[in-house]
Amino acid sequence: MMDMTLRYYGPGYDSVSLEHIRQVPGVKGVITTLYGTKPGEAWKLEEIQELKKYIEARGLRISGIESVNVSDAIKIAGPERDRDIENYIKTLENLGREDIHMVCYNFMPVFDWTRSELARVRPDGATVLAYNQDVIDKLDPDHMKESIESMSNGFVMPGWEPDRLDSLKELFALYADIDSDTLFANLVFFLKAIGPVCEKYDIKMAIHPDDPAWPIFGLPRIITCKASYERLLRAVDKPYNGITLCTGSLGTDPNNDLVDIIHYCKDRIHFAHVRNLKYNTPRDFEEAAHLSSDGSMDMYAIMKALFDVGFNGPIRPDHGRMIWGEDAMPGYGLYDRALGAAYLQGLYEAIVKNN
Ligand code: DNO
Repeated sequence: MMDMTLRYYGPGYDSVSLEHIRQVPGVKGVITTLYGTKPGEAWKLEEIQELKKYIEARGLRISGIESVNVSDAIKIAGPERDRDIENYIKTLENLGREDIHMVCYNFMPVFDWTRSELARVRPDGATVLAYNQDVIDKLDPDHMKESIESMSNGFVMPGWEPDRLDSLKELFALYADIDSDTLFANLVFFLKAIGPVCEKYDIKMAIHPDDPAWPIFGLPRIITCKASYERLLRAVDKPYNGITLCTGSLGTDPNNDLVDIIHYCKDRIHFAHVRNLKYNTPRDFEEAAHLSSDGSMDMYAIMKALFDVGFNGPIRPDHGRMIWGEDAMPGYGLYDRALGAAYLQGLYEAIVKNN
């Protein structure tokens, strides 16, 4: 059985409350984080305990962490790498002690996910995140801060924190000599270093794919397609080294066959983000409602493939549209994600009953 969850950024950061999340049918757990921590810092046991207590007191549980972010020093093998890895290990140990066993992270340089618009209006009046390659090609990374700040409804978005946007020039400089092979080697080094603590506490590491699934701004991207998974899962061939199957991110590249990727990765899928998107032209897509009929993906085929490989980890709807006048962090309002959770569970119930 899958564990249907919603992402929750934590008290003080999320516009959606746990009281509301608890009323989404079938959702018993949240995927959360210590949003105030910086990559490279060790998470304190007491802070994890406090967050856990807060969530459990409201009738939900922590189904996993998204994200424990990986520092730039680890990604580029900079001078602070050893210290940051030690801190990462400490964090994993503290999470393991609190019985938390799934950690989502990414290995994208400088930016996390990237969109050219955060509120494109669709024909039904909903607003959605969208990506247009021509707009991105014209964006000057030096002025990214202004573009992002004017688009984010005043919320701080993951990967786009103000202090990072302040130092984009320096960040780009750090990655100047990092090509995709070096980045990949640094990922493998990191995964090997955290292996013992993951195995001791049975922590499953779930790398998030790059979004969009191709290099942007001249920066390398290494988790984009089936071949990347072949390389990654072989390089550290241990159960703890697994993936976040994110249909929206992998699906940005229409050449990615999601069903085939799910069958290839099988039991190394530790977490699933299931959402739909709609392609308008080969250089332009927008995020759709979760329903197959609203976008370009076959959501039934995706849920069926997850069922077929016996996936039983946490799963969540992702990037909802902004509807019904909700004011929330782009992609992370309550209403459309709740619709998504209900729809995905409907597909799943039908699949289970037919098998
Ligand atoms: C976007 C998310 C990503 C994801 C990170 C994982 O909404 O899916 O920001 O959390 O890439 O580290």
